[in-house]
Amino acid sequence: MATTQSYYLTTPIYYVNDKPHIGHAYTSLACDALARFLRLDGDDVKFLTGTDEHGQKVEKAAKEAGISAQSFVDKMSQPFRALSPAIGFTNDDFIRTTEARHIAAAQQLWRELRARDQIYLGSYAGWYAVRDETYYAESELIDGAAPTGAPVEWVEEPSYFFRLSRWQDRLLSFYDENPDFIAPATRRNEVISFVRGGLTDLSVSRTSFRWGVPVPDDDAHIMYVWMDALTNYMTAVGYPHTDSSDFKKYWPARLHMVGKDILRFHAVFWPAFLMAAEIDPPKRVFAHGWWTNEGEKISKTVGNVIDPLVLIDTYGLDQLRYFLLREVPFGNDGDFSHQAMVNRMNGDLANDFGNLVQRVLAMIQRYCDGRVPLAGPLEDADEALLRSAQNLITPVRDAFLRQAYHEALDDIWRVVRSANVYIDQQAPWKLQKIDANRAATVLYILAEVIRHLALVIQPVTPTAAGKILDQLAVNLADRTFSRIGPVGALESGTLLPEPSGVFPRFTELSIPSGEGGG
Ligand code: ME8
Repeated sequence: MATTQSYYLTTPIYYVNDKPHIGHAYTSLACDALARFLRLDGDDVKFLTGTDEHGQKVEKAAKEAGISAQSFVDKMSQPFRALSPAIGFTNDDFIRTTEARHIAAAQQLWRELRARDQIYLGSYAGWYAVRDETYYAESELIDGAAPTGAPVEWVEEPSYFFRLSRWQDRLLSFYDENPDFIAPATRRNEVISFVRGGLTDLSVSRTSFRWGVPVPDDDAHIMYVWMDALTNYMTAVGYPHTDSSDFKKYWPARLHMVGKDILRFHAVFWPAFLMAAEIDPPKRVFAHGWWTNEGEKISKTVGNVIDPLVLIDTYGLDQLRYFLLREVPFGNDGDFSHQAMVNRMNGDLANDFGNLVQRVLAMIQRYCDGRVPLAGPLEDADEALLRSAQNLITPVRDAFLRQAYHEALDDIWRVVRSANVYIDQQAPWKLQKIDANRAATVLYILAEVIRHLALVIQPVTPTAAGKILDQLAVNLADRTFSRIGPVGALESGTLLPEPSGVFPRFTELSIPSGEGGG
């Protein structure tokens, strides 16, 4: 078991111009699974999510809705807050950038930068995309639009600038000295070549609208929404109170999880702001990929935006969590399709794992009076399977710490499959008739293997794992990774509750044909 340490991890804070979609759920889920894992592993975890409520995009959406910006963000942040209980996110805090604690933090960071001559007053003349809340150079435009396809507008206004150009060499040596700072590796290379290409000073204030954090000592300006937003990560651990116990314990953040579209803000601007203010930069930024829907780019105009709550209703919560973390190597883009979802749900979950649990628990009911069986002398096959389950935590931990969720699940399923091979080879239903003691030993081994599988799968499918552990009569206090191995072994004779299925099959008469396949 790893030693206790503090681990602070964050999702991006989400724009409240729209309601939550699969992209938001995905970023948060990736954090939630890791947060749950680390807590089970004995770490002191702080997991933050929240909403990004300033800027022109939100102001524009409020205008379109015909209400004040403040009432708009109060209303629109709610569905993001409500996403956590609906998808089982275990965030410890939910931050809104319109909160007083955050405004104070953002203004303090500004003052620190200004005091160090990292910010100067000038004027901006160039392109701005409200949808991306991003400045673009003329050379970046493609057919008169941002590289993301967002429309751009010409902006000319007085502006403060952050001396980003000064930080190019320091950033490059920082990436060099901290090879794990940006993941995955392909993204790291992209960021490095972007920085090598040369950095220009960054406009960090606006004067043409009012919905933002006021710039200290200059009422005409509000802070650029990205500088405001990035600071949320420090606000939530007590900044500007750098002597507070939370700040000391949790800063620098161990991980900022982001989508690939917002990596540059987190891996270039953010560490530069922090280094310039003489504050430690975060330890790692992981940029995950994007989901398409049945092969098509997800967009409001196409009308194929995926509501995570609808998916939960259709397939189940644990099923969705498992699918999203298993279907694509984390970091790559992925495609959501009904057929792929059903394949995972019925194949991996119902057939491989669910059946195993059900068969074993049903046999224990039938042959052992519903009590944990008594194991006799172990044979090689018993020892081998048991050991593979007991040792599973090592590769799984390694994968989680690299955010390689798909690898962790692959490792777990290797043991699920070995257990299925073992049950068929040992055939306890036959043994029962000729050697009841041997049947009891086999069932004990299988129950112990299932206990281990349920323990390590908890971060991904918490509800189903909880049900399995209930059915093995494992106390709530005995569900952490410290109970892995003989120390937490099931006690023979313990009465088990009546078993019931944990991973239902998806049944539908008309699955769209011709897609996905087996
Ligand atoms: O960017 N697949 O907010 P946001 C996967 N406020 N992920 C997706 C996705 C898709 N199809 N679509 C969006 C912001 N995302 C800023 C962050 S942090 C200081 C400020 C992801 O509401 C996207 O990559 O636009 C990002 O991580 C999040 O969902 C949406 O963020």
